[in-house]
Amino acid sequence: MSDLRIAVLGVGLMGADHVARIASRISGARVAVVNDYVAEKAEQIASEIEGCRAVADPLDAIADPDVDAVVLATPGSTHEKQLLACLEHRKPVLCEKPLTTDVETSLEVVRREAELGTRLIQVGFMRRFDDEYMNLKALIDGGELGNPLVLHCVHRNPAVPDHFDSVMTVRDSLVHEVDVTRFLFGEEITSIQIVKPVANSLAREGLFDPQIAIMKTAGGRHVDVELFVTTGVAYEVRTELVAEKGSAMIGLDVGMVRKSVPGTWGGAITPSFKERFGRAYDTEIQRWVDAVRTGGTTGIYTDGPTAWDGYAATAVCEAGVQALQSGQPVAVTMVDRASIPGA
Ligand code: ISE
Repeated sequence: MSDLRIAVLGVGLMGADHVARIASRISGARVAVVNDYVAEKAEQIASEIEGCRAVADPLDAIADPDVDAVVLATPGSTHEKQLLACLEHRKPVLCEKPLTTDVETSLEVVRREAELGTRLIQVGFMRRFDDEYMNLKALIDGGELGNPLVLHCVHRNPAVPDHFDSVMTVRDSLVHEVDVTRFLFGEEITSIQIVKPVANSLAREGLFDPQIAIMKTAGGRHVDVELFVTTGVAYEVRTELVAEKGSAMIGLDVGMVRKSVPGTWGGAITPSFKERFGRAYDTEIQRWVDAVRTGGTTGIYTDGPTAWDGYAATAVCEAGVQALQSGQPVAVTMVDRASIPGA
């Protein structure tokens, strides 16, 4: 079977990272086309990869006959149009979050894919491919700890860019715990509240940081998340599950613990999500490539979070943004999945 020819749209931080991974660590695939709204950036990257071209228009890149599948790492506001183009051309696509930026368009994408009777869209929630999250999921599903009751989560970034505002804490950061909750508990989130403690005086004026999100699931389970994006320390993502017969915690950053002069001990913490979830991204992309290459026989070109998962995350985050403004718990509004056959 020949290598899958991938178009990577958007070669900013995430897209460029995916280009590098496909070019060096992923088997059965190569980067055939790159695109970015900064044309020179795409041209530069294309010139460094054998057999790769820069294509100026993202929709032309999707339609290109020499492209078998697409990785979308473009700004969220462009996803709807690009996803619909992928569906129109029947091109499998791995879409970095968000699926789209609002609930209506996310739902429309879910509907359009379902009408085709095939799965072409995978959403890039990479934590589902992280060894620690996979082990925690297996522990829950194995039933050893009994009924899961509570998740306590910590999500800290050392710093964020100047344009990062309080709403982005919900849509860009919390969205991962939204997906983790749905993945681990296997049920929808029904309400969300955001508490705003006194703000970090070192954070930019007007940024509510930290924020504490409190979510409730359809089965009545409780999830709390400390989101703190200006710690100045490192990238920390911890999740503790409390269940009827015990608890389990992941993300303790205990790789090597070193003892040295002058009598200190400790280890290193990853500086950003690129390092913390580097292996998870590799696994995610390799499994996606494998699924796309065998999709012709199964009709399923994904191996991971679906368009529905993207829609559900958008719906929770939309309620989260309202909760950020009101300070009150907000109910999450979603359509019944059964009303969309094939979703
Ligand atoms: C960023 O956009 C990501 O997706 C990271 O995974 C997350 O940890 C970070 O907080 C976001 O800003």
